[in-house]
Amino acid sequence: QWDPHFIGNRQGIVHLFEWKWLDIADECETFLGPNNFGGVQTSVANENVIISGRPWYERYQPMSFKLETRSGNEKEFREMVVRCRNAGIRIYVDVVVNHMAASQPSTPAIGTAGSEAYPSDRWYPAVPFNKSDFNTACSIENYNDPKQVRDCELAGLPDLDQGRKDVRDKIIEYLNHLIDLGVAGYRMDACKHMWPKDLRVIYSRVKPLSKQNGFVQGSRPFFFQEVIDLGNEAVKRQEYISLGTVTEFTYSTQIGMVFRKIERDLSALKNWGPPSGFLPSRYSFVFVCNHDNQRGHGSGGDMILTYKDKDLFIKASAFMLAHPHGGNHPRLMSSFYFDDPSQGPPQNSNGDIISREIESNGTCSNGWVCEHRWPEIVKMVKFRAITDKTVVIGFTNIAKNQISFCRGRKGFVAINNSDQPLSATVNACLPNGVYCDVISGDKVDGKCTGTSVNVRAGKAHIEIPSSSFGFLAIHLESRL
Ligand code: LM2
Ligand code: CA
Repeated sequence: QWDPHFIGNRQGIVHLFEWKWLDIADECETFLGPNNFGGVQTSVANENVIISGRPWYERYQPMSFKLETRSGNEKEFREMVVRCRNAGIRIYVDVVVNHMAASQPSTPAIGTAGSEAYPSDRWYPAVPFNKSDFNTACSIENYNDPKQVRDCELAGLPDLDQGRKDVRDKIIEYLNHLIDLGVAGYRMDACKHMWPKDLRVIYSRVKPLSKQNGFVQGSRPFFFQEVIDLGNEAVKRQEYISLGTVTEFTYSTQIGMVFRKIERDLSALKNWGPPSGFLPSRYSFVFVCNHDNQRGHGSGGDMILTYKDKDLFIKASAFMLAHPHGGNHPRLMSSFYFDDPSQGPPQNSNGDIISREIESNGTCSNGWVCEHRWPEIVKMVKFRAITDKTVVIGFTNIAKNQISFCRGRKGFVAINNSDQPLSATVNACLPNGVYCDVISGDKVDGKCTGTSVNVRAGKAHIEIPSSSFGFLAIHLESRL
């Protein structure tokens, strides 16, 4: 439940937020597979309520467990899983089982598969769930009261009682259906609002993965559980680590503070990991931003770095990928452009999602950002694979907001986040040789199109002008 089951030495899970299933399949084949990514987090796959204006968050209001949404139907879902697997990429589904759809301006509420529901009567015939399946309505007002957090309503969403057998059975049936379709695991939404003891029962009844679907027979699906815990509430993320990995929201806020230089500077990256308050790496599900906090939902506020802060976001993501904390499953957000935080994905006047298109330079268009295609991020996914299973050594605090460190004897990075040029001789740990910085350029036909770094006796002289991007990375495969 802690292993993402990547195929080979792959790295990272890309959240292809609001993508259509067949676009994901295409992305697996043409980009994610060839570039050594590990997996994709999909949007919520089961039927959701239709909300006028089609905001992205309608997908967090389930109507039934039918696999029919704006991303596609069950047939397309299955095709995506198979094509991605053949391209070396695993699929993880966003699963919302804390609650069902809220009342809409008109009754009945209508879902993306055409189902009807009567939320104020707690009647969802397409499952079916009825009144007895829900907790008594109350609103969460006190986050220091775990019972309220678990048994009252999050944002007015009818709260399912996962302690009930028939509720569990429906959830388990859905999760097992996804296993049959070949998924490798789940992003479990709103776990803070469900009792760990109920989740334990549910997870324990989820089928193991099968050889037939390309896994080690009998292995457990991967769980990454969303628990927003910034340290100031009753529910702690530690309550969930025996069940699977847990989202590390303090990673997202702290990395934002470090790179924005708010009450922190790069020297904070020296003891990055449990000493900074993170869970042990094995349980820690890390990310720079997610679909909520990139638009001011959830937690984190102004600290969060998103695609809108392009250079700082890339630098922070490059650092996340360079640093071993979070194992092989750091998550990368892949967004659509938005101004209004409610705004849904690129869509036509019928509300159908418009596919991303790829420009000749490899970037996305039609309103899709595709951060996962930004070259520095792609290069650092490779860096992470090459330096897999090595630790940080030779960390050097060069000057304020200027650092460097090695990943074993396989990789080296230096970061300049100050207004001053960086010029220093530092520990570089790699075997003697001349290496090509993969951020400023690339090794092409044995020559470096960017900055070269000469490593002698474990030391290198490096220069990062203040005018440059401020991140340098070399590794064994960038040796000239
Ligand atoms: C999550 N994690 O625990 C998701 O990551 C987050 O995106 C979900 O909220 C939330 N839990 C529930 O699954 C989003 C969004 C909310 C939105 C809900 C439901 O952040 O703003 O709530 O989805 O669609 C919306 C309205 C809210 C209203 C509610 C019910 O924004 O004002 O509350 O619907 O009608 C009265
Ligand atoms: Ca609940």
